[in-house]
Amino acid sequence: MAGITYEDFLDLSYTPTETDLVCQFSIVPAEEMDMEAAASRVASESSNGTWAALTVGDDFTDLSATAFAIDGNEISVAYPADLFEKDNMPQILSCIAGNIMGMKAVERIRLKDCEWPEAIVSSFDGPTFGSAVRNEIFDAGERPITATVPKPKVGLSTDRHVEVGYEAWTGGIDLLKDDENLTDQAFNPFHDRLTESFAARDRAEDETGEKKSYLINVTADTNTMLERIDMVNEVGGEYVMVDVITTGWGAVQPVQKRCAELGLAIHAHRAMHAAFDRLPDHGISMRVLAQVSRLCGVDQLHTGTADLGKLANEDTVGINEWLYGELYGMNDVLPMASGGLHPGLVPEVINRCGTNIGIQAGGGIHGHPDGTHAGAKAFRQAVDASVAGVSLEEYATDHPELAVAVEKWGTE
Ligand code: CAP
Ligand code: MG
Repeated sequence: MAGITYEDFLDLSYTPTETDLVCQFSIVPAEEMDMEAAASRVASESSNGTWAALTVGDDFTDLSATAFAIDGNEISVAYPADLFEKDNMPQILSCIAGNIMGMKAVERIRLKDCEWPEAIVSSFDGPTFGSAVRNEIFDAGERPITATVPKPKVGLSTDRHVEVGYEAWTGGIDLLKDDENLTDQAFNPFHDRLTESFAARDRAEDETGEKKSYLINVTADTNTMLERIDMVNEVGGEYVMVDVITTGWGAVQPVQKRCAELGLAIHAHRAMHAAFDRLPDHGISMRVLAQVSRLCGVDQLHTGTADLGKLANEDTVGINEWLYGELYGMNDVLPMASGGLHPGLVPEVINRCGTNIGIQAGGGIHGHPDGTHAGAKAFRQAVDASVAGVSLEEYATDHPELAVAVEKWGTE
């Protein structure tokens, strides 16, 4: 008869095995609780323990996690791979980021990082394309791909939305993208927007001789998303956009499988991520959300602007490096820099994040004093100048759209 008490979950001499999932947390223990007591409670509640000591017989698989390191307010916990169902992200998160987020033993707890073993990684499909979209879908060579989201976010009629897209595509932008709160509303129905945008996309490709595509937002309940994915495929689309946090991983997984069958790429928007990652000492880090996104198979993911734009960011560069890194042969993910960007910020975004990224601007294109088409040209000019190593000031001398943008928004 083995017993399970909190003390069973702490072993500072334990060395994780190759198949363990290792999670790093920062914790602020509850008052009058020391780190060791808090760490063992975290390992217990996130694996097979509870508040009461248990006595277990032989008919039992021991799936206990082990808190094996404590360093300041950081702890490391190793979970046996058999605790987890294969290819089931909700189940994994119900363990490692579940009840422990609200347990009274900790004042604050943040899941900061995970080391994923091959046994778990290989049970997920991962991205179909990853950063190869830049040259498999587009012909971008060494430059970042570009995207724009029409503004105002919602309220444009279908005709006007399509027109804005056409102006952006022909100005030099690769991807039109829906805003996150545009799906299938009366002012701009999904199916009308889909068919009319792809007709305009074809005209823009003819006019520019460049490949263009559209990130249409399919986010909804799972069945509706699967129907919308089929519609995108029928009109010859290359991508769908999914808001991965609001829709949930249990919906992203079937979306990924359907898209993989059809050869469509997934653009992952991350609205609501800050509910998990904004408070530095609580929740789930964006780094972990990015890891989960890769396992669940998104091809492109918003990871912020390395603090250059309008939104608070967590370690964009480190997250991007993780997304590119080797992961048992799984494809990588293309990071998308977005949020408050304009042409003047492009050189520094590229300086901090490199060229194997997507760069997106809404206000920084449509807010150009001469309108969307000029704004798109200015944005593309900023990308081309940066990749060629030419300063924006110099490039602007014979690129008037860029000159106007730099004059309006500066270069910081
Ligand atoms: C950008 C954006 C995106 C944010 C999301 C917006 O528009 O469309 O939703 O980039 O943030 O509505 O803010 P602007 P993140 O270019 O006009 O700012 O990429 O950090 O997830
Ligand atoms: Mg948006």
